[in-house]
Amino acid sequence: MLQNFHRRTTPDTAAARLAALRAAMAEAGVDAFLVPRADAHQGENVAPRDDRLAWLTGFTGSAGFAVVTRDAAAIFVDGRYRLQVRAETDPAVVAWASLPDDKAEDWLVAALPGGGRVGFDPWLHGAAEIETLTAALGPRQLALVRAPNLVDRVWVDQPPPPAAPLAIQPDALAGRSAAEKRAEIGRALAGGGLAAAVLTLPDSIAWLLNVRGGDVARTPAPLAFAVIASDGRVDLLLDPAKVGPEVAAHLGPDVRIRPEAEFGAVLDGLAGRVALDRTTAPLWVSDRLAAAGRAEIVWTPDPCVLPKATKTEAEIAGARAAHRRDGAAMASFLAWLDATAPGGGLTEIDVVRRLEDIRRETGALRDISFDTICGAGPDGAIVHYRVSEATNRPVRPGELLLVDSGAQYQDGTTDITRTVAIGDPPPGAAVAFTLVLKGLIAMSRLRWPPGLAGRDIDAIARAPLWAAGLDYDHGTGHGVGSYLGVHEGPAGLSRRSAEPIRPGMILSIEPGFYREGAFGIRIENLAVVRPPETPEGGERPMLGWETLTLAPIDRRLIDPSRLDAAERAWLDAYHARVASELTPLLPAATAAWLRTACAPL
Ligand SMILES: [Mn+2]
Repeated sequence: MLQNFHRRTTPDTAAARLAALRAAMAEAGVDAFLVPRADAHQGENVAPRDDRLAWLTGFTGSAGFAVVTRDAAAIFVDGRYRLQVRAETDPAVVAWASLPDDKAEDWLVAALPGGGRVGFDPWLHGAAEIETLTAALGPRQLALVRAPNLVDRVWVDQPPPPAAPLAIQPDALAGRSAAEKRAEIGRALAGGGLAAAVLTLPDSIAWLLNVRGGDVARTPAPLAFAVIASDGRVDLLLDPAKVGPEVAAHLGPDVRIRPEAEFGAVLDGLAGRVALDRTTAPLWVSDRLAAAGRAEIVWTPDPCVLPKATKTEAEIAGARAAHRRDGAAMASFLAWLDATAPGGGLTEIDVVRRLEDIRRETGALRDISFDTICGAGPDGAIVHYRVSEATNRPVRPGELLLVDSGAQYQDGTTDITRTVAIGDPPPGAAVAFTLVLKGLIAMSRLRWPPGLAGRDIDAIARAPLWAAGLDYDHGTGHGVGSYLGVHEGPAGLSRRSAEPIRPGMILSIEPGFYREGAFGIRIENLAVVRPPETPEGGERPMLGWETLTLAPIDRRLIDPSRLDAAERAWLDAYHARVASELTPLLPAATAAWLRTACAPL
């Protein structure tokens, strides 16, 4: 089982661990210390060794940070984690603070009214973040000071760094060789007058070199750093034990493998204009470049991020294959759920286990792409709900079940949400579900002029809900990698996303509606942006989506009288496509179930 439901932490260990940290703070001469969830690569998932926030406080969520002084501590989390932080931490030891309303700088000013020294580990914070904090704290006599990681000093049984071997991502799946990509990025750097770029994001390095890794769960990218020069040569900084002979041959002589301990020396050797990403590069890197004094830092986005997001035709073909495989697994899962759940006796954990088993039976599952969100009844209204043994709820007739899940296959990453009725749906659910579906259909059918960003079209998916005085408090969609991160920049579908949406990008379309204490609804498909085409009889080329996700949408939750003819035609055509693409992959009994589930409205 990939997903586990045990509690990894308990709130009662925090007091002793904080006491140990405070002793280390006294020894290091700092009055406060910052403990972020981040590792040096700013990943969504971190290795056990980097899970310092969980070890120290008990909080296991994937975003947040703690601030510790000699006699107080606070943990800052956003709305997604407000309930979880209460369950996992002891407020007598760690005060709860809510982002974005509560600010670390205000808390520090109140905790240290006479001023003091605030220590932080420069590997775990970027230049932008530290500049913002310095500007806020400096006038209050609070100085930010670089320090060794004091949590590591007191964490006696801290796990070792992960050392998973690299694997080759075949050119046939990537659509371009690593040599071509290195040459292209090198040319782009040269064109911008840059001598080199420092890469600190594992998925950028994995994409550039056509390799994958296994150092962190859920995202198959290796923990590594790299420097690419304008001639396309790369210094790859990682534990050389991760690179077997076949991978070394694949990387070739223009990729020099060097132990991470030599990262500083590599940076010291750089001269000229050097590109560094201000939001993601550790401050340690910019400090080192500045100290060596030979390179001029040019703050610029990681040059791999945009080409990685615009998938090749080979990657899009891989995504289609991955989604057919995953769709067949979802059909088997939904058929099993229909046959089993209305009788009662299932729990959320049973459902998560069964879905993972069915995906494993494909024989192609490398990992799940994130821990499955499976919320029955009111749990469905908790947007980032992760079931544990402590919260596990029965799946009861008369309720909705929301299941948001995904898989990592070598040819593609999937992410799908379906909401199903267990028995008769609760009052109001069908109306809300139909409005969410109208939003999904409106976005899926949209044609738009090239150049628009997510913030320009996000409202399309919300308009049917807005008209009814309803909304959802999350973005409409996010980028998805090719056998990489299930959340990938730079583009997204939200009012904050200013990055133009380009052909080849794969994004999720996932409107929802949540009634606290009652039910949650979300319908999520992935879709790839197709090249611009002029619609029949039109004058201007427009972008549009090709839906990748293939799984039935619960017809029992649809009120057909609320759909217009074009919406019904879209849904019937989608279901006809789901049935025709998946039926050949399914056993007869599941195919029969699918035929009913995909019947025209
Ligand atoms: Mn998603």
